[in-house]
Amino acid sequence: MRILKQLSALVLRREITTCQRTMCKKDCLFRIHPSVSQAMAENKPVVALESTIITHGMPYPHNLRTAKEVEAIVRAQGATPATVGVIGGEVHVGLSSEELDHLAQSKSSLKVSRRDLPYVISKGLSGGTTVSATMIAAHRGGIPVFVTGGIGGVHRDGENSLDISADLTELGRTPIAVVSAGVKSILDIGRTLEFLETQGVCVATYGQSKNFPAFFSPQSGFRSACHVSNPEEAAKLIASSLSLGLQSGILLAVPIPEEHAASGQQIEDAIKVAVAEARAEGVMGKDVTPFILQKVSALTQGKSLQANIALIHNNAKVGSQIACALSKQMN
Ligand code: PSU
Ligand code: MN
Repeated sequence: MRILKQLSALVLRREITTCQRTMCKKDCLFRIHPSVSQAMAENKPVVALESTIITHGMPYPHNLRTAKEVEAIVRAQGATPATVGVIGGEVHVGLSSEELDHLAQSKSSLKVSRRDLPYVISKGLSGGTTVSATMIAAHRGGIPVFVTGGIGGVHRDGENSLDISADLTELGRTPIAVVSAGVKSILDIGRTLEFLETQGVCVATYGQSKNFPAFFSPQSGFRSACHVSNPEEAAKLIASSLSLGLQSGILLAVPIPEEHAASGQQIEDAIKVAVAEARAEGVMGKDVTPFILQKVSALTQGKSLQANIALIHNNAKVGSQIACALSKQMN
């Protein structure tokens, strides 16, 4: 165990040094916020957060309020939040309050995943980063833990459309632990889990069972390959993956607290309608997920949005506890 700990610390330190070198360059496209670099320099825990959820996942002003609440929850757990976003062609790791306001309100904020990064950088554009782009930025910043609501996955009928989120391949190639409430049933959860296995992604449910959660509901009918019961176990899992040098990520699936689970059947029905409407209207590519999220929220009179906010709060708490435990194990 000691050797494992030393190795993990070594890997992490090397990542941080690489990152600081990248960050310090004058022409660097990644900008680390002073509060984040200070926490990193003092070996304090940092939690990365995404921003597509702000620009495309929720309507204003819920998006801004939730983003600020999530940052406050991270701080209350003793970690530093690093919300990632692209502003004027630079990838920011950690956003000021004004920058968050700007992203949340601007109608021109783009949805930025891995494939969009070169374009938005070259044109000096702004946008919210998806799970895949946020993982890239977190990795560059040497931040091993990243919290979000839900990740993208294999869409229903994905075996024909090949609409498979870049989040899944990113998890296969970037060593970041993503804390989420599983995968929404707007997606094909079974195929998503199969794809993650192919990509070599360690999928673990956080809690007492191996049930893989379906975002709005603690159960999807599928199971994770593993489970961890508390922050320390989760941190050990992350440390082991880093020590092994696998270069792939971990998906930590935190079930929505039972008291916030949205009424399953109503949401399931709304999802069916939304998926059919997306198809009928010819919605494609990056527009599919935001279209469905918005439709489901409207069809459930905002119930899905309330559940969404509650589970993100919970993920932020759990993810921060994991980041703190990992930091303790490393130092
Ligand atoms: N799922 C949600 N809310 C979201 C997203 C997914 O419940 O806001 C966002 C995340 O940023 C995720 C992205 O990375 O959508 C995936 O988009 P796509 O399906 O186009 O890959
Ligand atoms: Mn897609």
